[in-house]
Amino acid sequence: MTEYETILVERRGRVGLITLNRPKALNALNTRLMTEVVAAAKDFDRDPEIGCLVITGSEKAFAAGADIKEMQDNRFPEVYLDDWLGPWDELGRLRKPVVAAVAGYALGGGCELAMLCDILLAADTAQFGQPEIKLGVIPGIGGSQRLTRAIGKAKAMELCLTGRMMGAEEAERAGLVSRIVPAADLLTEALATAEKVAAMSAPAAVMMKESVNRAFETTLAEGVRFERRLFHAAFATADQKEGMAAFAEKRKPSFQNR
Ligand code: CO8
Repeated sequence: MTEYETILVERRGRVGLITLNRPKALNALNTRLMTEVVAAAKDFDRDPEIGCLVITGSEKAFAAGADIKEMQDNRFPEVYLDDWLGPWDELGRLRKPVVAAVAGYALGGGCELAMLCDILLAADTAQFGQPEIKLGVIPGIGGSQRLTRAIGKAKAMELCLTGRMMGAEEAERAGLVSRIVPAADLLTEALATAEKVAAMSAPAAVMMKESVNRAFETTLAEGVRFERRLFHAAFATADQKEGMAAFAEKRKPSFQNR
C-alpha cells in the first residue's frame, strides 16, 4: 500500500479506514494532508473489495482546521489560479458512503471535512465550530453552505459570525450529527456502522447515497423523479433478486455487490 506521511490507512474487512495523523498540529489540514486524504479515499472508492469508508482523527482533535501557519502568507493570485483547496471537493464526489468519526475539535476545515462525509458520528468530547472569522476569513470548503443546510440559518449564522464552538449534545440536537457515543467507543462504533453499510448491496448503497444527496441539489419533484429512476434501476441488479428472495425464504441475504 502507498506510504503516507500525514495519515494512516488501513483495511478492516470491507471498510477503508483513514486516520488523520498530525498529532502535534491537532491534525491541521495542510496541503500534504489534503493530497493524501483525497488520494487514499479515491483509492478506496475504486476498490471493489471496499464498501464504505471511515475518516477519523485523534482523541483530542478530529482536525483543528486548515493549517494556519501554512496559509498565512498566501496571496490572492496564486490561490485563485491554483484553485487552492479545490481537491477537497473530490471528497464530496466519492460514490461510496463515508462515515466521519469525530472526537475532540472539529473546527474550521475540520468541521467542513466532517460535513463532507455522509454519516457523522460524534464522541461526547466533540466540539464543532467555524471560527474562521476570528482569523479574518470565512470557511472555504463549504462550511457556510453545509452547516446552514444541516442546522438552519439562525444557529449557523451565530456560530459562523461569533466563532463559538458547539459541543456534541448541541450538535446532535441541531441535526449536525447522527449519534453521540462515548469517546472510548467511537472508533468501534464507526467501524461497526461502516461494516453494516459495507455488507449491503454496493449498487444499492451507492444509489442510496446519490439519492439522499440529491435532496440538497434540486427541487422535491426532481428529487423524487431521480429517486424513482434509481429505484427502477435497482431491479436490474442481482442483489435485488437476492435481497428479496432471502426475505421470502426467511434467510440472510448474500449480496454479490454487483
Ligand atoms: N493550524 C496550524 N496549527 C495549529 C492549528 C491550525 N489550525 N490548530 C492548532 N495548531 C497547533 C498549534 O499551533 C500548536 O502548535 P505548537 O505546539 O507548535 O505551538 C498545536 O497545534 C497545539 O495547539 P494549541 O497549543 O493551541 O492547543 P490548545 O489545546 O491550547 O487549543 C485549539 C486547541 C482551541 C483547537 C487551538 O489550537 C485553536 O484555536 N486552533 C485553531 C482553530 C482554528 O482557528 N481553526 C480554523 C482554521 S481556518 C480554516 O480552517 C479555514 C477553512 C477553509 C478551508 C479548509 C480547508 C481544509
